[in-house]
Amino acid sequence: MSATFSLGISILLLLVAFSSSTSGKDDVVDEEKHLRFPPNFVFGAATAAYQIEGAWNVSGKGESTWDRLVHEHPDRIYNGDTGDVAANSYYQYKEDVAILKKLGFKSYRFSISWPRILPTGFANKINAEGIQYYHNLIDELKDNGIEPMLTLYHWDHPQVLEDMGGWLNDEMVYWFGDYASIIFREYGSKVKKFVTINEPKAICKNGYSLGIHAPGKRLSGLGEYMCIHNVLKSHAVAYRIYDSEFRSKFHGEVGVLVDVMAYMPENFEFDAAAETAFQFNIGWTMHPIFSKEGDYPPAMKQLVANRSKAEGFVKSRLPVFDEYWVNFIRGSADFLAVNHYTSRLVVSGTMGQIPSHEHDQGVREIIDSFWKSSASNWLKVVPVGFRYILVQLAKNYGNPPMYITENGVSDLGTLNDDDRIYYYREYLKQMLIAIYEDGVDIRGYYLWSLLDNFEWNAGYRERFGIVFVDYEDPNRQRMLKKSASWWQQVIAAGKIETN
Ligand code: GBH
Repeated sequence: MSATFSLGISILLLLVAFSSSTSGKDDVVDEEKHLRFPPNFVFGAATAAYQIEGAWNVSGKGESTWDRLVHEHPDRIYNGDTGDVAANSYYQYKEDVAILKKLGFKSYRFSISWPRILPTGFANKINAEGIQYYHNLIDELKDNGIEPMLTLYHWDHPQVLEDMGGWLNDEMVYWFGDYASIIFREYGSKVKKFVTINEPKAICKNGYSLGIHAPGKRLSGLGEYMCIHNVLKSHAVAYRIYDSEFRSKFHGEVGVLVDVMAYMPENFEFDAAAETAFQFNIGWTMHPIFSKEGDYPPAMKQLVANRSKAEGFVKSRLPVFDEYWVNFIRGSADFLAVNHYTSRLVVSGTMGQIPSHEHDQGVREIIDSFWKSSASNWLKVVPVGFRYILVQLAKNYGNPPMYITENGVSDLGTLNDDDRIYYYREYLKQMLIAIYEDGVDIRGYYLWSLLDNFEWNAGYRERFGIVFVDYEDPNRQRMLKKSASWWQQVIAAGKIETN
């Protein structure tokens, strides 16, 4: 690693240590050279199939786990909202692309609805209309000079696969592999960047431990670990399929995605606790892929084993990879895709139910009461955490090529979204410092989100779009927010406008 890189880290540590609750400007931040984006930096916007498409039961699409959850448990979703129509992008995608083009975005990250491609869940029946829809979208993007980044799976798997256990069944690894082959074969000539699975940790904790997201299973302490185990294998199977069957023909890349908060020690006393939080939450899926030795982080294996034993389990609740899988998963990424929104301060202690991944860590996460709020109670505005976590990722995992694949903030819906502009401006500044001062290899940035969309359990209440969508209007009219115009300027100028 370069000298600038480690120097950057020491500066950062100082900076973080002395700024835990201030929002004052550092000199470093507003220097002209730190406001300009590197040449060829990719500006993009992101969405996900279930959150925008609608058309949930037409054109041959099968039922997804999210269709099932919102229809059977309206009580679990704000206002009983559903993604049945969402932003109607299945029909209005050309408008979405026109907006991207107008604003100057060079790339669009979208996801594919697995049951739209495979309505039975299996590769025995490929839905031609589903295949065609994504060709149309991709062609429309490319005709407008916008590069697609394709996420294979953003939380909506075929319900029929869930009926057979979903991410808890290790056959899912091969079902996902079959699906991935179809996607690569079909779109590989047009799409050069693939992300396999959006936010493994969120899927497994919310879907299989806390049960607040589809499929709504409450299997805390075991479910989330079994789920991640199969998600990691599935990711690697997809990666290896691309590598062996498609790479030489299509010359694209397949990345792995991680959702990260920054876990900053509340003070120096808690450095070890913050390191544990990093290993548990981020190392959990990153160490198996990017470390030299592969597998789960040693500290994590030990802690979960100890707790399991103390709780009377016969063996660790953390499943074990054999040598074959350790080697198979290790190295399975051409780039690192990072979703980042917010931070936590870490102290020692415990939290979460027993048993759970949360509790196993033996740390406590706190929210600094000085941090600015958003419309989502989990999301506080902590720009300095962005630099902190980017440096930590680079340092721990050999500074891989990175794309920020989500970053953004919610409000309750306004066209005059000055708070969103503030968020983007301050987070982007921290990202540029990570690039220039710390040498973190960041190639592009996708904001979340292009459109106000179905925000999972929060329904349509919490809005993340730079484009307002009128959910009262059957035509789902789109209106540019002030932040959209701000982005248009930033992209055109290639630099952050500070006022
Ligand atoms: C991303 O998740 C998703 O990829 C995207 O689809 C979503 O729209 C976007 O962020 C905004 O939320 O309520 O305390 O239990 C971000 C990571 C993981 C953050 C689950 C919220 C629930 C926290 N999310 N988490 S809590």
